Amino acid sequence: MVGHAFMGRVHSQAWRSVGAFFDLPLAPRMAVLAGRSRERASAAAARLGWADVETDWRKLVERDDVQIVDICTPGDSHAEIAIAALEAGKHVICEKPLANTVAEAEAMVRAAASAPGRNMVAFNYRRVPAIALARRYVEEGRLGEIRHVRAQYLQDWIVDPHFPLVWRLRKDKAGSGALGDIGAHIIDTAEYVTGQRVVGVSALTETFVKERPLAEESAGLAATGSSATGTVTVDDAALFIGRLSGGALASFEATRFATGRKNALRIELNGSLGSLAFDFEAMNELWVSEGDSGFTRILVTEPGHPYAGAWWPPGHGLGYEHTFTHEIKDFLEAIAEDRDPAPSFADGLRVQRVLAAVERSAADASRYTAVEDAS
Ligand code: SOE
Repeated sequence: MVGHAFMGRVHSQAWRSVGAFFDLPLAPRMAVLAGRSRERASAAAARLGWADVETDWRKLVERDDVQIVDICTPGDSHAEIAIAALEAGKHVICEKPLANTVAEAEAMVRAAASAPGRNMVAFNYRRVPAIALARRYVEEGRLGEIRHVRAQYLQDWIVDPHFPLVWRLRKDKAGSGALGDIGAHIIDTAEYVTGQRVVGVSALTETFVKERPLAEESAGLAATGSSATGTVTVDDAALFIGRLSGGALASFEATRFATGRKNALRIELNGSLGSLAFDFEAMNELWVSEGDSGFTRILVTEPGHPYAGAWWPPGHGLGYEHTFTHEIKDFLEAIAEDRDPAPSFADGLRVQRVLAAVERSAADASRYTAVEDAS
């Protein structure tokens, strides 16, 4: 694994626990963790369960005792690490968004096409049991023809203007702001649940707080800043509407300024026969409306529900971390069966193209129609 901050910790937890809950075709061994500071990486490795440490990811990628590389770094290093790992014959799982630009994502897909290893992009919310169940409903035709998709990802961790300029607020590190960090998740979730693709968008983005206190380079979501300030170079919020390939109209909202919303990834679908609704802040529930009864709650903890049977008795819900455990299980199964897992780098590239289209649309003032006499 490369990186040991928030994503490194949650992926480590998945690698550590997956074999205890699922019958796996391959038994993972947590061989080596790479981080720039030996002291910090060693402390993280000891805590998270990695046997060894490297301070240069290139050394990790060259090691014979490594067959899988898990990339948990900011977006600016995804392409370089993933391509080197694929060229070294490794299987690669990479955090989202796949890259910072479409060109980087294309290069990753090209490298994957000529490499023996398998590739996956870590859109973990596909592995929420309720989201996987929602897809099952759509696939079984229980909602009929999908007309509307309403997707939101709402967080509030940078509402405070004194919250520092962490890497997620810098275009050079993260590629974009709320758009790529959390908007990418709802694009993938909408495509996954509906089985349709986003084919066109019209967008607005905004950066509400333009200057923030500078932070240490490695600062994460709970950072403190200094008295010097720097410019925020990404969006704080992105709103866009779009058409899906099967004819549905979709709206998307990704923001880190939804005061009071902590991790509200929500999706609602309206079809000709029924609807469904999900909110990650109540992640064990799926709300379904079939016929004209209005919405009823399904508690997605039954043994027949996706992934749920491997865990606890009905009603004993799952959490954020389980979605990563499910992702690693699915990845290992795909490797063992010699097929590409979903979502693959190609799926990550498709999302990257939607992100780029949103940015192009938002930057194009001619697509915004001002209201006459409104100032
Ligand atoms: C921060 O917005 C973040 O950690 C994202 O980077 C993750 O992808 C999301 O799962 C939770 O929020």
